[in-house]
Amino acid sequence: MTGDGKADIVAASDDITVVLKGAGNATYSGFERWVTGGADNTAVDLNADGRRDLVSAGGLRSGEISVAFAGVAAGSFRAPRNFVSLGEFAVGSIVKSGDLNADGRQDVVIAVAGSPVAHLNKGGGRFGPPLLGSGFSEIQSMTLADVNNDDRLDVVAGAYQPGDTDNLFVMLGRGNGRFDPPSTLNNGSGAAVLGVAVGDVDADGNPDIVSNTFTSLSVLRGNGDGTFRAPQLSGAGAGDQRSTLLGDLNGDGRLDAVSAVLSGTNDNAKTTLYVNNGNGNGDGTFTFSSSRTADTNVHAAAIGDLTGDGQLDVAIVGVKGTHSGRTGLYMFANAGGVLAAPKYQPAGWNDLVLADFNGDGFLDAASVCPALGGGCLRVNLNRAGASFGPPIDLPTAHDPVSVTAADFTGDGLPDIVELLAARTPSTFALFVNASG
Ligand SMILES: [Ca+2]
Ligand SMILES: [Ca+2]
Ligand SMILES: [Ca+2]
Ligand SMILES: [Ca+2]
Repeated sequence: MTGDGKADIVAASDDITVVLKGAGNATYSGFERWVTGGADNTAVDLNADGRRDLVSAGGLRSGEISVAFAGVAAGSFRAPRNFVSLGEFAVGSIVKSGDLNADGRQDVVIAVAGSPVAHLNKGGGRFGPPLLGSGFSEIQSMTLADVNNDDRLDVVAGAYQPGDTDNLFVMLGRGNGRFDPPSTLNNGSGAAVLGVAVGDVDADGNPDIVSNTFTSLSVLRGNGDGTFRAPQLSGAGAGDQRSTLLGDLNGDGRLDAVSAVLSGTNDNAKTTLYVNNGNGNGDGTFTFSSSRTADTNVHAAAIGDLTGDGQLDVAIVGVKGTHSGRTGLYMFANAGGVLAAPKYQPAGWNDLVLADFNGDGFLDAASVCPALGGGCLRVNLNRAGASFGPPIDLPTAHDPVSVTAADFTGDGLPDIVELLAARTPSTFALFVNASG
C-alpha cells in the first residue's frame, strides 16, 4: 500500500478508512493516509488480533485521527516504562528535560520538596539512578537554562520562603547531572515566585531571569557568570500569577513576556494573559501592551507557534471551580502581539507541554491531571493550526502531577515523561512515541 514492500493494513468501517504503515515485522506504526466520512469514533479490528481498536476522528479536518490498539498501545505511544526516583512527589512537583551532560541524550530533572533530583539518560529508553542535588526550599516553579555561559544547563527555581526575601535559587550545572549548591537571589518582590523563565531580555548576550509573583513581574539582568544585578519590577499584571513565558510575540526582535494572572476564586475564577513588550532600550524592563482573559483558572502555560504562521502563540491549562467543572486546554492565537479569544478543548489541567507528537509540523499538547477519576495523561493533537483536537487518553497510573516532552530515545520523535505523585517508591514514567 505504501510502496515499501512491507505489508500494510487497510481497515474500513461505514465512514472511515485507515491505512496503517507496516514495519515489515508484524508491527504497524501510525496512519499513512485516510478518508473520513462523518463519525466521531468507530471501532474496528485494525491489527487483526480479534479485538476491536478505537479510531477517533473528531471532525473532518486532516490530522485528527487517533488510533489506539487494544491491548498493544494507546494513541501512538508504547506502554509506559516506570523508573524509581527519590523524594516524595506531590502536586507541585515538577519535571523538566534537557541534556545535562552533553552526550546528546535528553535527561530529566525533578524538583521535589527540598532538592532537585537528576536522572541521566542511558540510551535505549533507560534512565540512570537518581542524582540528588543540594537542598533548596519549597519550589513553586523551575526551569533549566545555561545562565553562566559555560554550555552546561543550570537549574533556576522560584521559591516560597515565608519571611525571607530571597525567593529565587540558581544552581550551576557541573555537566555530569550534579549541580553546585544553590545561590539565593531576591527578585525584588518579597513574595512567592510562581513562574520563572530565562532569556536575554536586554540583548547583551547574557541570560537574564524573568519571574513573577502574586503582584509583579521581575527582571534580574545576568552578568554572564551566574551572578545577577539588582532586580527591576516592570510591566503589568497583579494577582495570582502562575506562569511566566518569554518570546518575541510582536516580531520586533526583542523578547516579550507573557504572564498569566488569576483573579476571582472557585467558579468565578478568571485568568488574564498580560502581554508585556520588551522595550529594547537595554535596561531589560517591560511595558504592558495587551491582555486577554479566559474563563478558567491557570495551572500551567506554554508558548510556541501553534497556528503555523511563524508567530508565537500561547496555551494554558486550567480547571474551573471545584474540579468538577470544565477542565482543560485553552489556545490563544497571537497576531502581532495581540492574543485572540481562546479556543477550548478538554484536557488535563495540572501541567502542560507542547511538542509535535505526530510529526505533521504542528505543535501538539500533553497535559496531566492528578486524582481526577484516577488521574489522566492526555494528548491533544493540533488540527493543522486551526485548534487543538479532542483529548486522547494515554494509559497512566494514578496521580500524574507534571509532564515534559523530549526525544528521549534519539529517533527524532518527541516522547513523554510524566511524574507520578503519592507513590512509594517515587516514580516517573516514560512513554515512547511509536508514531514514526
Ligand atoms: Ca544527557
Ligand atoms: Ca551553566
Ligand atoms: Ca542579558
Ligand atoms: Ca502535530
